[in-house]
Amino acid sequence: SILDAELSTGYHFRPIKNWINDPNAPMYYKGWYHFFYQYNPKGAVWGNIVWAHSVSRDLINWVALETAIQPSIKSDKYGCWSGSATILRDGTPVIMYTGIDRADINYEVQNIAFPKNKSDPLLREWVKPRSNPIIVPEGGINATQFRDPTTAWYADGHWRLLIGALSGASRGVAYVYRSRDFMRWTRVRKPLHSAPTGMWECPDLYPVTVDGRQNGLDTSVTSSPRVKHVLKNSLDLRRYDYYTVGTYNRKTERYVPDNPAGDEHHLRYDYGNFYASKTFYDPIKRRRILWGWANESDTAVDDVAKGWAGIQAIPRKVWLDPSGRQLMQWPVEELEALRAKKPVSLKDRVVKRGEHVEVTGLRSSQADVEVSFEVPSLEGAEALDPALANDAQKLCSVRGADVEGGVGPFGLWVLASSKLEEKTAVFFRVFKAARNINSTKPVVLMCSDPTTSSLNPNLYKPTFAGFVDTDIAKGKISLRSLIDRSVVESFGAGGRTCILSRVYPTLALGKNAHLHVFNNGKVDIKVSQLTAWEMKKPALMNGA
Ligand code: DQQ
Repeated sequence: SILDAELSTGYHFRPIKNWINDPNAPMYYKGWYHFFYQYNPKGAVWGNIVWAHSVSRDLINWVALETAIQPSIKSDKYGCWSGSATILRDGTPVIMYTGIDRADINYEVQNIAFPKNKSDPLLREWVKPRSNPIIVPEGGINATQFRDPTTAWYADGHWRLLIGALSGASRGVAYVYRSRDFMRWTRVRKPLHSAPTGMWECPDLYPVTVDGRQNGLDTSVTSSPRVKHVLKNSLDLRRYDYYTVGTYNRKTERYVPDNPAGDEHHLRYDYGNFYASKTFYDPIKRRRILWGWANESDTAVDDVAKGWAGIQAIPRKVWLDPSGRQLMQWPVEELEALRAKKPVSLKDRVVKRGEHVEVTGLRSSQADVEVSFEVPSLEGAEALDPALANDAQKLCSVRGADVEGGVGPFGLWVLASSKLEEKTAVFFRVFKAARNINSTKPVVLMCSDPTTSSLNPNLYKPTFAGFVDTDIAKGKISLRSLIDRSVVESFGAGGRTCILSRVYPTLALGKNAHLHVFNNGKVDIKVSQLTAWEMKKPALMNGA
């Protein structure tokens, strides 16, 4: 229907039809970015999983190729689940993925595949050696919770990789496997790391530089003192991607998070709809790039009716914040090529208590908006309820976009209908330092509130929120929102806190979608600069 067409994302990666989920084996090879993903060739719900394959020169325009990996051997007969690519030392890419080899239960083994023709930069055909499966669950491993091999790293004559697992009823585990030849693998007895969080899906371990520069590192860089590691796990029970920053010791094959409380999982890549993510190193631009899947939040019935489900977040460059405490994320610079030539802008515009200012002159249903806010004084900031001081999501659900505060809520209303019956609010709210937090810094909350995003009653509309580790005492904070019909992907304070929401307006579609700056705080704020670009569609998106 027309409505469905208006909700199909314009510049976010999506299938033309059918279901997609996890990003798999992203890599750069001979001039092309390769992207594989979990795909159901038969419908818009999860099932019949194969690896679809698209290629790109710029991470924005995508050409769909034939299915790369599909059930064809005993050890992947019932599904080709997630996995990763590694570039071997002679330049050959290899994929390792999880195969399901029983019909009755999800019995999980690991398989590998090589390109049939290494000189084909498109890597169209993949062959599975007869020795598959090459890793099987042994030694008491729970065979139904043993999957998603990572990219491998190489040092001292050995390759190592991680496999996500569940130990006992509730311990999430990342096992280390080692190999000299990539074919025969042995498990290191003690896992790299574990925590009482439930199953760890799609683990990822990679080095980051501690010098504050934004460059990425090849996964095999492990030994410099100027290197820290990031360990990320997708928590099956919570459906969020959590990470810690810490130290990887190649001799003991263990990982220790810097902040032991890190395992309580305070840090997320994204506080919204973003799961099963995976990074890769781009040797051309020397950066590390993060891909993550954003599921639909309408009903499965709606997905079947519209014929497709699932998108990928815009690929993000990731690097370690100079503080060393957390990562920074920013949409890859290539995205900016889609910005229309003439942006709309606001400069030094004060937004008073209870006021909202419409930004006109662009079709904002598909846009890229960057705003810098100035907060003149923090005097009037609300006190933080100590009971909620550690629960951003709860805090945002009780103090939503329409609940007047002191400093904030202020931010953007995006995908707003003309009479504001529909709007998604992306905003900040500042609190005085809480007594039970060991700091005198004001607390900044970032929220994405979709409660009034749609008149359609059959939607899952969770409020998403995270704290922002920034010094608002300096009086400045920025926000960037990538608006794309049914997705709002936002980056707070230069990429310190990110939130992706899926929303399904019924009125705020196409040219009927409006954009406003709002301030529901008692204190006036100033938009020192707002720039909004309408976004073009990439010329190529998988054939649409
Ligand atoms: N999706 C895959 C699994 C993975 C899960 C199956 C995460 O390999 O653990 O489609 O979304």
